[in-house]
Amino acid sequence: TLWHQQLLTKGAAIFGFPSAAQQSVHQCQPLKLGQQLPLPSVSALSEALGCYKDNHKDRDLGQLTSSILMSHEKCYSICKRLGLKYFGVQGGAHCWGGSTYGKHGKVDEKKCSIPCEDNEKQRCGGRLYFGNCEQSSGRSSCVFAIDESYNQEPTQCAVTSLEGKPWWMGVLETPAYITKITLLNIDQLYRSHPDALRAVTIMAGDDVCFRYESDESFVKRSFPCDTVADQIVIRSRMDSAALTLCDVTVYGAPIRFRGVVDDAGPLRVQWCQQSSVSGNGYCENAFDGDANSNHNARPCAVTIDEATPWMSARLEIPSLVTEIKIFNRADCCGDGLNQFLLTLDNRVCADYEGATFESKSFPCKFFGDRLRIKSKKNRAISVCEMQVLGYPMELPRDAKFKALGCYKDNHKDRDLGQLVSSILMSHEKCYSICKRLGLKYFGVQGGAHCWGGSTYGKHGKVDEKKCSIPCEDNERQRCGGSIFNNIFEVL
Ligand SMILES: [Ca+2]
Ligand SMILES: [Ca+2]
Repeated sequence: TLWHQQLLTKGAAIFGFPSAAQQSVHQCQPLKLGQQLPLPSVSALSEALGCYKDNHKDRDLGQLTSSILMSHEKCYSICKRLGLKYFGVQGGAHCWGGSTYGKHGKVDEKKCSIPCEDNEKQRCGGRLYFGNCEQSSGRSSCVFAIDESYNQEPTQCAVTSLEGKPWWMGVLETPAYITKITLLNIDQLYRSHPDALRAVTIMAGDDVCFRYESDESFVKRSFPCDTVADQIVIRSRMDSAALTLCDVTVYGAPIRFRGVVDDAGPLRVQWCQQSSVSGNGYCENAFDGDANSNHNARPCAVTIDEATPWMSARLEIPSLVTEIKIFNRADCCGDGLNQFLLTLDNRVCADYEGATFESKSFPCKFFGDRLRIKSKKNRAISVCEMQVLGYPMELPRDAKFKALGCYKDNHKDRDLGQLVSSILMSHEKCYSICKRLGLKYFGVQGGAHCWGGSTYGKHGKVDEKKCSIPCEDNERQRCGGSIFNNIFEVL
């Protein structure tokens, strides 16, 4: 259930291998996949055929050959090796191959461009798409919430059994910066069970976007969010209820990764924790770049003997992880670490029960930043080094913005069109959100709110004193007034 493995209907850019008769260099309009790349080899070796519709129930190109951050060259060489005549890249990550193409028709080239990738003026913060889903019961029906149909009859919606704390989970096609999640319930006429949406937690990855609680349910409602993730979880807190979701629509912008055409590089860890420390076996020793497996020569991370000891670490930058390599202790006690669960955020990379190893690589193809190893045994564990490989997401560079002054706003006609966040605001935070969303101007208001837009000033400039509420996340900064924005320009 990875976004790497499946995806919904989206356009695919398709290329063909030219026959021997076609010797000329062919024009190719490469899809940009996180980086602007010259792709001479592919354009020389293949011919771009255009952008074609795909269908997740009836694939245009029959074979999914790879799903790890794709480049045209990579997809070309995989399909060439497999003897597939046509290849298509999709969703920034997937490579499909086949011997025929085009059964669902050709579409406008624009459908084959990842939003916000190559044109800053393009409207960003668009709709994001799910690749697959799961739910607590009635599993097959979860797809009705991601089928892009807004029919509100129960048979056309994702519906769980009447049960305790039902949940629904969808994995996005690609990790994204998520700003808004809209839920569409079944029509009130059909509600016979207690409605699980009356008390529901909306999560993106491991972060809570919103906790909704009300005696009344809703037909349709949007919830703000401000996090990077590749999965959405809708979890009811009710003890006996049926969860009914006719549509889950997510808005935001796909995130970019650094170095996706190179081999995955080592990822830096920001901090770590462990269930207990034995001697000087601090968890930092597992991330010091030294894989020495003799704890006496070079300290490892070591816990005491206890029930199911664990170590966890947070990556400096949320990343698309590809692999985790664990170096065990070799001078003694290595068999403490041969039954464990290795997770990234809340997903299992490895459920290991096997031989004691000195070092071992575990593939872990998830997006996230919280890494955890938890023993299933009741003995001390030692980790001498843990190497995490992958692609860090691209963060905005140093904050570059210019203050434009204090401007009046109006509840009924907002100066800046889009409320992007309302949680613990600072100038830098509002800047980075709006920068990621491609919004040219941003304004902070009421100490907590961040607005973004492409124009500003329609209700006029006012005295700076009207914008004197301290920012919730930085008391030294001013974050507007009750209905006034401190407005800035993204440079
Ligand atoms: Ca639907
Ligand atoms: Ca070490």
